[in-house]
Amino acid sequence: MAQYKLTYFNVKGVSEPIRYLFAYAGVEFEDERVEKDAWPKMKADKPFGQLPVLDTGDAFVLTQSVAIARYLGKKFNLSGKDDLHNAQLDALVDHMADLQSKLSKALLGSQTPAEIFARGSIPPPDTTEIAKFENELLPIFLQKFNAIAAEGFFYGSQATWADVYFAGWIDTLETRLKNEILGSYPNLTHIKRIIQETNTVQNYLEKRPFTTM
Ligand SMILES: N[C@@H](CCC(=O)N[C@@H](CS)C(=O)NCC(=O)O)C(=O)O
Repeated sequence: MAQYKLTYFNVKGVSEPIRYLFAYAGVEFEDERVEKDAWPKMKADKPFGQLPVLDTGDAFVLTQSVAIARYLGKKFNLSGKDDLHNAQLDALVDHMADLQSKLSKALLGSQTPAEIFARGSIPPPDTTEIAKFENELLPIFLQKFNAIAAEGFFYGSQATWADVYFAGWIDTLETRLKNEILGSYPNLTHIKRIIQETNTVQNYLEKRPFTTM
C-alpha cells in the first residue's frame, strides 16, 4: 500500500504539479479523484473544507497545493542548494500559482467552486478576460521565467521541485487554454520536455485519466 494519498477532484487543476512530483521521484501514491457529487458529504471531514489534501501516512493531513509540493520536493531531495535558492524557487512557484488563480477566475467567473458545484454546471467563460490573460499577462511572466532558466533549469543547471512543478502547471494551463503556449520560450520548452520525457513521468502520463480541465 502506498504511504501517500493525494485527494483532489478528477481534474488537473492545482494538483497536477503534485502528481508530476510523485511521478518524477518514482514514488507510489494513491491518486484519489473525487467526483463532484461525492464532495458535499466529504467536505466537512477535510481540515479546511477544500481540496487538495495530502495524507502523509504519518497521521498528518497537509493542505494547500504549493505547500504540499514544497514538502514533497524536500522529501524527494529536489530542494534548492541554499536558503536564497529555496526562496527564489518559492517565489517563482508562487507566481505560477497566482497566474493559475487568475486564469481560473477568467474561466469560472466570480462564483466559488462550491457555488459552481451546487449549480451543477460551469458558467460560460469570460472570453475577453481569457484572451487578455493568454495574450497580455501570461507572456510577460513566461518571458521572465524563460530568462531565469538560461542554465537549463530554474536558477541553475539541475532540476528542482520548481521545474517539476512548472511541467505540471504548464500541462494544466495548456489543457485549460486548449493551446500549446511555449513556442517562443526555448528554455521553458526544454524544462517541460526533460521532465515529461522522464520514464516514470511518461508512465504516469500514459495511465492518468483523460480530463478537460
Ligand atoms: N490555494 C488552495 C486552493 C484550494 C481550493 O480552492 N480548492 C478548491 C478546488 S481547486 C476546492 O476545494 N473547492 C471545493 C470547495 O471549496 O468546496 C490550493 O492551492 O490548494
